[in-house]
Amino acid sequence: MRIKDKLRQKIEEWRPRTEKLLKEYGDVVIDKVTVSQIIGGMRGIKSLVTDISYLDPMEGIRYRGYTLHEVFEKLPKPKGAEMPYVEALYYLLLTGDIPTEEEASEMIDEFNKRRILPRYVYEVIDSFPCCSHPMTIFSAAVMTMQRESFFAKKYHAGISKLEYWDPMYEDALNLLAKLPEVATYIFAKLYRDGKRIQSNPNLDYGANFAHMMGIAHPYDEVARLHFIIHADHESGNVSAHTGHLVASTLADVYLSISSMVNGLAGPLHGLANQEVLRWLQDLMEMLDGQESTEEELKQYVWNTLNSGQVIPGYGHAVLRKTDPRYTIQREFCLKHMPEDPLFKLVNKLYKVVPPILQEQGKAKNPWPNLDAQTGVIHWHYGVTQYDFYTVLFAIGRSLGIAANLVWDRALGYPLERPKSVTTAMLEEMAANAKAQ
Ligand code: HAX
Repeated sequence: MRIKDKLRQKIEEWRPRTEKLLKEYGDVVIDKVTVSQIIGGMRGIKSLVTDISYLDPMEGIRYRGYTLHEVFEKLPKPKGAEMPYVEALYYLLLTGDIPTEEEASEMIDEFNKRRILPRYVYEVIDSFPCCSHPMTIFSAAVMTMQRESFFAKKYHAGISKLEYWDPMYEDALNLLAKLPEVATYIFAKLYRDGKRIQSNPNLDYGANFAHMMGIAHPYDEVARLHFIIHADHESGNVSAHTGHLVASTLADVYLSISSMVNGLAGPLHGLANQEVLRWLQDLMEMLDGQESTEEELKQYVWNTLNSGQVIPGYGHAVLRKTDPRYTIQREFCLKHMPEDPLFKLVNKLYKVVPPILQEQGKAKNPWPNLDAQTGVIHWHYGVTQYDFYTVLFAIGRSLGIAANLVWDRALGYPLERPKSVTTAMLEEMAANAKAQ
C-alpha cells in the first residue's frame, strides 16, 4: 500500500474515536478540565497571567482596566486629531498609567530615535520571490533583525535574571519603532513602484505610517485607530500566546514577534480581515453593481455555510456579543464614509448574518468581530490590496505582545510546558471518570 493511502486509511479509522470522545465524554472532567477542553484547543482553561489586557465575553477588551472608548478618550492626541498617539498607548500598556502630554512625548522620542532600518532589511525584502504573501515577508524581515538583539547579547554575556526585562525593553522599542518602515516598504515593493517614501521624523507613529504609505489625511487617523484597537486581546489568542510561548524559552523579542506574526497569518485569526474582503468582493461581483436585496444576501450567506466554509469576520472563541472593536470602526465609518458602498453592504450584513448563524446553531457567537469592518476602511482609502491588511494588524498586535514580553521577563514567567496524553489514555481516563 502506498504511504499516503495507508495514512488515509488510518486517519479514517481514527476520526470516530475523537468524535466519540467529544460526543460521549465531552463534559467528563479529567484533572480539573473537561475532555472537550483537552481536545478542543484548551478553550477557557485559565492557565495564563497578563495584566496588560483582559477580555470579558460580554463587554469586550479592556487595556489596563480601560475600555476602548475610555482609551480613545483619555490618551493624549496629536493637535487637532481624533485618534490618540500610538506611542501613548504603548506607554499605557507598558506602565498601566495614562501618560501626561510630557510622558507621551518622551515615549514619542524613544520611538523616534530608533526608527532607522538597517540596510540589509531592505535587501531581504527585495530578495523575496514574486507572489510571496506580505505576512511572510514581514515575519522574515522581523526575524532578520534578530542579530540586533540586545537581550541575546546580554544573555550570552551572563546577565542576572532580575535584569532580563531591561534588554527586552530595549529590543521591544527598537523593533516596534521600525515596523511601519518595514511594512510600508513591503507595500511599496509589492504594490507600488518599489520606491520607498522616506520616513518623516516630525510625524507620530500613525501619521508617519500613513505618510510612508503615500495616503493623505484622514489615513493617519485610520492608522492610529487600527494600531490601537489591534494591540492586545489578552494572552490566550493564537498570536499573543505564540509570542509568549516562544519567549518562554528565553528567545528574544525578534524571534517571538516573528513567530506571533506567523500565528496571526492564519485565516481563522488575523488573516480573517483579508478573507472578509475577498468574500465581500465576490458578493459585489455577483451583484454586478446592483443594490442587494435582503433575500440575495441571505442566500449568499447560506451558500457560504452550505459549502462548508465559515462566514469570515463573524464568531469568536471568547466574545459573546458584537466586538467593541467592530463598533468603534463602525462609528468611524458612519462619521467619515457613510455612503461607501462596501460599508453599506457590511452594515446590511450585520442585520442578516447573526440570525442565520443562530438558525444554523453551530457558532457560539453569531456576532461580528473586528475583522468584519477593518478592510472596508482601508479599501475606502485606496488600499485595495487586501493581502496587506493583516500586516497592519501585526504592527498593532506587536505593541501588546512587546509589552507582555517585557513583563514576562520582569516577573520571570517560566518555560511553558503543558502535558499531552494519547487518545488511548484519554479514552481510558474518560471512561473511568464517567464510571465513578
Ligand atoms: N461561520 C460559520 N461557522 C462558524 C463561525 C462562522 N463565522 N464561527 C464558528 N462557526 C462554527 C465553527 O466552525 C464550529 O463548527 P464545527 O463544530 O463544525 O467545527 C462551531 O461553529 C463552533 O465554533 P465556536 O465554538 O463558536 O467557535 P471557535 O471558538 O471554535 O472558533 C473562530 C472561533 C473565530 C475561529 C470562528 O468563529 C470562526 O471561524 N470565525 C470566522 C473566521 C474569523 O472571523 N476569524 C477571526 C476571529 C477574530 C480574530 O481572532 N481575529 O484575529
